[in-house]
Amino acid sequence: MQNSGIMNFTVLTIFPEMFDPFWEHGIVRRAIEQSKIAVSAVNIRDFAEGKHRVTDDRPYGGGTGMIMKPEPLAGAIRDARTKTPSSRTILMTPQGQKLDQHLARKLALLPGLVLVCGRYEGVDERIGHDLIDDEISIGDYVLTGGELPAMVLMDSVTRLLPGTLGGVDASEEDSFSDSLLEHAYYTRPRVFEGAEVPDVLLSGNHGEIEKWRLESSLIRTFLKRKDLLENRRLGKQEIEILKKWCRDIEKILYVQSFHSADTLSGNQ
Ligand code: 4GX
Repeated sequence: MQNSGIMNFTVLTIFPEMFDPFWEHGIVRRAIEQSKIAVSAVNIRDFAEGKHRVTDDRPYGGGTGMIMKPEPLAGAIRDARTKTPSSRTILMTPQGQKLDQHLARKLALLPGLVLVCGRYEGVDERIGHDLIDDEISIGDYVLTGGELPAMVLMDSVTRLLPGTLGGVDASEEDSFSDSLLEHAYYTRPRVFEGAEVPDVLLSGNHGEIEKWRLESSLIRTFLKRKDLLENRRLGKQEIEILKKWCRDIEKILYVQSFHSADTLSGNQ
């Protein structure tokens, strides 16, 4: 199912230092230390010519804003591809395919990614012609550069690699991690500002706990993200839970039908 080799991330950016704190913390840091991922941030400016090593220029046709010049970007991409020939080259851009958990899982199977981070108004159109394999967006909002999107992508992919989360692979324990919201979580203390932890979680009955967690996931998804339920193939147990809610709601409404006179007289 999974590529057991090391995942290679190369980011191309004019601000490589932005990635230092990202590499240095948490699960990403541990993945580097455990050689689950290899990372490098390459300065596109190193591939720019001339005394001032300029990476941007004014757009043909006029207008405000600047465009990333093609030559330094092309040099940086070709150099990265020579060093990691099996990598896929991805441009971070609002015009790309939207990143979701399904796409993150597909990317996690690849041996390497070269992530191109644009700044300014974008990159010269001709870069896309044969130097970019895919365009990916992290969402419909406008950022000042592709660096944060590249970090979001690497973060979501890194936690899917075998062994990176520590313990069993909790990342995909949820075979449904893309289509149901997480259940509610509690930790100590048992009573916090008067609010108690549900008894079932203290019962030690793992069957009952799993049932409670599935019901919690379902109710949260139903209340906050109905779209996820509509686009999902429900499991047998999930259907049972939804049917039970249906029956419970119907019972409540059935009792109400005997109070129709109240309703008509304006008693809500
Ligand atoms: N999800 N941005 C990229 C400059 C740019 C524009 C076009 C290449 C082509 C973004 C996002 C995002 C802002 C990163 C514009 N580079 N990227 N940048 N949302 O908003 O990925």
